[in-house]
Amino acid sequence: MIGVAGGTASGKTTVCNLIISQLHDQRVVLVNQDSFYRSLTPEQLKNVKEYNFDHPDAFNTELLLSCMETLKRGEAVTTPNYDFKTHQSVGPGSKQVNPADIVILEGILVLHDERVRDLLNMKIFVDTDSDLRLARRIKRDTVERGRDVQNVLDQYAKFVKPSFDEFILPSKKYADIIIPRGGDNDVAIDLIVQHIHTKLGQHDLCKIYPNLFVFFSTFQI
Ligand code: UZR
Ligand code: MG
Repeated sequence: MIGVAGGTASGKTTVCNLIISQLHDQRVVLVNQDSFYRSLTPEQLKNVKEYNFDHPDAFNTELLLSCMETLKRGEAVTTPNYDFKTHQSVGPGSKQVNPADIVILEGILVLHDERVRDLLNMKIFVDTDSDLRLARRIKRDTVERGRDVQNVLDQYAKFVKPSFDEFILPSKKYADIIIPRGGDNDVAIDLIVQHIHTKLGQHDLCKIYPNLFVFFSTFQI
């Protein structure tokens, strides 16, 4: 299980897609922390500009944990889905995720919660300069989410940046691997993919020859 964290528009999704495309012969699934956003209440919806989507409490982490535990046991799970336009969660059970050899969990705060971190075998933090991230965020939110620039900048100053400084950046210390420049870093992606291949190879050997390692340790004695 691999966690990919990092600030908004740091290139997390790009990094995940590159890893997945290079793992073409392996069974891999992607889980987005975004799918676990809580629905806003009618009260919160009236004042959506005052809602902090970058705070850990905005996510249903209990549900995320139980889904990840199920996948870790090698069972299929249905996760919720989240509609960014209506700010509503489309209940649990709306997105089927099949068991896989590799599960990648991606999101701004996937390294924040200790219980989630404990499930992860590899923790990655995508580290991209904040001026680049803001530039991408403006582009993405205006082009893809129909927001105006002033609105994006206000939200960035009020919530996105303070939450990055308070919750996301401090979670970098838990990462095993920090990727500078996100999706542009081919070398980092290659190394990660190689490492996954090595680990899967060891795992497969254990499955085929369960006594192999017992044999080797006896042999050494
Ligand atoms: P990434 N977000 C929305 O814009 N609207 C929502 O309904 C829910 C979340 C944003 C959220 C966060 N913040 O910065 C971003 N705001 O999605 C995380 N405001 O997504 O990691 O892809 O940037
Ligand atoms: Mg993304």
